[in-house]
Amino acid sequence: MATTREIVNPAAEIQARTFDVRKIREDFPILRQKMHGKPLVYLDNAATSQKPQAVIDALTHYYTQYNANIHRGVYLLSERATQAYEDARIKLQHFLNAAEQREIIYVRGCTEGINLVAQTYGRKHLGAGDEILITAMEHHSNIVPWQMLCEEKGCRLRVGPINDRGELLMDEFEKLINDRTRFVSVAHVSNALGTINPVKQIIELAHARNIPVLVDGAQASPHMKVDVQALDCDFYAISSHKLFGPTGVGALYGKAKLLESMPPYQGGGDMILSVTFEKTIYNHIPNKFEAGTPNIAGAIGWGAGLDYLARIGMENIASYEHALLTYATEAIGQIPGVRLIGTAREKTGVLSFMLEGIHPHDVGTVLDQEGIAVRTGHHCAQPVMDRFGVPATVRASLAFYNTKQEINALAAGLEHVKAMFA
Ligand code: 7TS
Repeated sequence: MATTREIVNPAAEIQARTFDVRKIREDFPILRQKMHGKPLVYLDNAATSQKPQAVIDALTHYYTQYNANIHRGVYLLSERATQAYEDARIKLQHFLNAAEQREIIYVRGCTEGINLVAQTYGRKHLGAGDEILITAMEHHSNIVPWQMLCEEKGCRLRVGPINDRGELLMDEFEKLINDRTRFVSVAHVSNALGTINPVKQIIELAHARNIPVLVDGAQASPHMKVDVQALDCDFYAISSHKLFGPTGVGALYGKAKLLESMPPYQGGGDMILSVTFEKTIYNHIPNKFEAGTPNIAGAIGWGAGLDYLARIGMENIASYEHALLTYATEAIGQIPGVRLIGTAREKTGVLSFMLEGIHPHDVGTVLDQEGIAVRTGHHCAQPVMDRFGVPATVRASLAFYNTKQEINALAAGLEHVKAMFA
């Protein structure tokens, strides 16, 4: 069971230091490397983020000093592991501003968080003819779990359209909400376009009809302050690895009342209070949803990452990245032959683009030779590619450790690509 011990919110305790990107880069050992003899320019942060030394140290410390299984040992080592694991849950509670720590469920990542809701809340509450509303800019993880539910239950998936900038058409979206709508699930930020959706407005619209809302926060959480109470969302799913923490762990926030009413997701150890062959009594939340030995090290490492972010301050990160995005949009957008895909007025640091006459994969391969890491492809958002009539894009996605010099390197790299294919 989760401990009831309170820890101090590090964000409130520690004064945000002035944002100095050179200093920040020193915290990320991987960034000191060269690739093909050139300094690594890592611009694939939407796929996964790099890890500060604090996270790497926390993992090493756990494995060298107090590795043990949690929630079951009477011995000190296990108590230490349990405490650190539960402390990380409290850090997540503060990070998302959840009202209670039991509203934070550890999962493998954002994908599992969404599947958990579809398979528990969805299977319990949705039936034939019911509708689930998403948007046209969702990642496959916020499409396929709902399609699977639709297939099983005979529900219908409805999709809010977007305009040529990659912005959700709110009037159209509102029209799609009707008496059969039973669930709304939307990305806070699009991974392929960078669009920030008006999730608060979406939640208000849905709640006016008593429809619960899940927000996919995989791409918003690394770039802005998230407050689930201010949003009033019912569920919010995030991944550690996109948030400067280890892979293989994520969190699902859910309102306690909803989580309590939902059946368990998986059965096994730790999610029960008692088991006989006749009857099993399930544990309380959050443990009810955490069957089996979890990613203990991952959660503890993530906690160290959240402390690190709190020391910098999410507001400082957001404003630095906003300035960098403005710079990058101008630097890349003005290159002849570049077509930016995703020009929403509210955006985070994603630059998706086509380079005229050159396949995105070729662009990525040549950039790699220059030490520049970008993603090319459909970014697990094929319907977005279809909407813009392109098979794939080149995507440069920013984090707070990226610099103007790196954007200049990308611009020079693109000129180089053009020269090679001229
Ligand atoms: N939702 C969004 C908006 C995402 O961008 C991603 C991953 C996921 C969900 C799934 O997260 P996971 O941690 O469970 O895999 N997006 C990407 C991407 O853009 N490139 O690689 C993964």
